[in-house]
Amino acid sequence: MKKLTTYLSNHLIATTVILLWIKTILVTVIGFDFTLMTWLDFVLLIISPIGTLMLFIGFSFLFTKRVRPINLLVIYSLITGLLYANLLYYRFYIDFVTVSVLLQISNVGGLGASTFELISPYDCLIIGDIFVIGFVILSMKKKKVNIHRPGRRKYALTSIGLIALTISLAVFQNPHLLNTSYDRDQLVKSLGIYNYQFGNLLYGIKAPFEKLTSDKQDAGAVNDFIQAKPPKKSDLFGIAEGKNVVIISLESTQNFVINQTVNGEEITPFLNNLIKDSFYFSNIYDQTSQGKTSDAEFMVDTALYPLPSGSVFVRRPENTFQSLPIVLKKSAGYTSVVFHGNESDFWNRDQMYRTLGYDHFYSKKYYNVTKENSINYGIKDIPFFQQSIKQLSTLPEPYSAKFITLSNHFPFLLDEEDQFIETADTKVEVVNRYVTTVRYEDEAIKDFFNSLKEKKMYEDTLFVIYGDHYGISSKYESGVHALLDQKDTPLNHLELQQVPFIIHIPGQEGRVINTIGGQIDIRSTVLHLLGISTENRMSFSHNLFTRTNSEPVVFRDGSMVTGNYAYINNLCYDRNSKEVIDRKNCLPYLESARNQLNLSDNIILGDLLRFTK
Ligand code: GP9
Ligand code: MN
Repeated sequence: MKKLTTYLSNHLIATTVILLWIKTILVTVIGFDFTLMTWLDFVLLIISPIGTLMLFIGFSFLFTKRVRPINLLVIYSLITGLLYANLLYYRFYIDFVTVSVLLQISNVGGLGASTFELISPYDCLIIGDIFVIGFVILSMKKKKVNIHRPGRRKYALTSIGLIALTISLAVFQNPHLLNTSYDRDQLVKSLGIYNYQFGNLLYGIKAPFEKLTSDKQDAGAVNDFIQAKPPKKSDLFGIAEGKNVVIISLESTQNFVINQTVNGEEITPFLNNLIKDSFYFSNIYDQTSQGKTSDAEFMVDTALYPLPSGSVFVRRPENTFQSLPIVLKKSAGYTSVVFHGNESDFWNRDQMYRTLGYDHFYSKKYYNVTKENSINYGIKDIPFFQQSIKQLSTLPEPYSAKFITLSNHFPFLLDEEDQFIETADTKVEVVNRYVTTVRYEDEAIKDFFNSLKEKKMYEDTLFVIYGDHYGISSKYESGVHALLDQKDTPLNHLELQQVPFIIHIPGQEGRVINTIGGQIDIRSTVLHLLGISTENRMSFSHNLFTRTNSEPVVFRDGSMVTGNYAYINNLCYDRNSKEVIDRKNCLPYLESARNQLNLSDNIILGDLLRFTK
């Protein structure tokens, strides 16, 4: 026993580092869904955590002999906590924790109710060793055995050397790595989870200073780049001039539900019918990031990309934006309002809506919300639309009114009386329920349209209906594959990132537009129909009536899709043959993606639109 205690006292620091090292590698390999392709991927997987772990554990050296053991235990537990928090977050979002997410935790929908479901019994293996280490440390303390500390200088130099080696190898492998700080998958894969977290912290500290160091010239440079390709006009320009605009954000609604049946019944009978007399854009991708609904709103309103981490609504509510309500008011005297049955401060909407130029926000307090008429996040969609109509009918025309639905939100709960379709029967309960909540949402829109028709508020309106982001995360996607009778492949996963986008103008003949696009393109398309020029605006939005398939649809992690190619999980695919092909084929599009994302971030973080008033 004495021998063991002496051994541990001499090697406790090394033991803790090695245990954490092994644990981190195992969590990275098993928990995070990385594809390791090259020998350098393997080398980086092995060496990337070690330097930072040594540094973290080394902090215990800064304390006196008496408190060192306890500090070592605290540091050990904190590192394990950080690793585990990332694993849980990853299981749901297939993403890594950022500082901004931690700061807006109360606004992160989805995790709360389901955190329990994300825990696996095997997780004891990740946390259990804390107790073993704790026991060893406490018994050493009792026996007054001191922890042997290695030489500080040598130790610090070794850990810093290993971190430098990791960064150098990672940059050698991917020269754009540090310019694409939004590609968290790649960052964690190359730099390891701890270096990534550290880098993210630095990014968070740096961000507020970008505004101070930006000036008019930066704005000019961005503007020149964007204006290099002037927007094209089509014969549809202005066909809806002067009409009221009703925008409906469909919570968590993916495009696969459109024209899809379950046990012979349509999931969205109303929308399927509406599409026949509408412009239906059948290839539109979700481009949101951690700001979920608010990111989708942000793209529609500003034609800028969301931020790589956190929600712009929370992070930059005091900026200047050339938002849709402001453009509509200036060009055609529109009044703009929002209807949403949740608390007004969720996603910091109350503040951000003022910045975006909305004249009024009808939030939860404007609704009669009871236990019977609400579920999950708040008032159900049917009473939500019904109660909204009164206020809508009092608005001065022309108006633009945005309705944000809520019932079809994870974990997709529904009262029995609201179930209009049988649940699906896949092995994934979340997917089975999803079908029923989407069906309910469809019924709510039908009801809303009927009421508008009755009140003669339908004819003179342009309706914009879009899905805000995915509802079924990768964790539950096998259920969708089963429902659609398709294989789980990266390209099928990509197709599932499509959201519905419908523009309905009463009296207008229906048309399916197969051109690929993203949510960022909604704004230019709508302005085009309203006959409002998008020239001279800092915008990344393309009019979908003139967009081409060779223009990449850019995702917030730097990946992209065009008509022929897709770059996902760091692999370039030929979409026709469905094969992985030479990365070179995707490079020009990736460069465009990188440019657009960096410019958009510069506009937001530098608040550059304040120079263009
Ligand atoms: C909450 C609603 C849902 O108000 O917008 O938020 P989400 O979690 O989808 O971003
Ligand atoms: Mn949402």
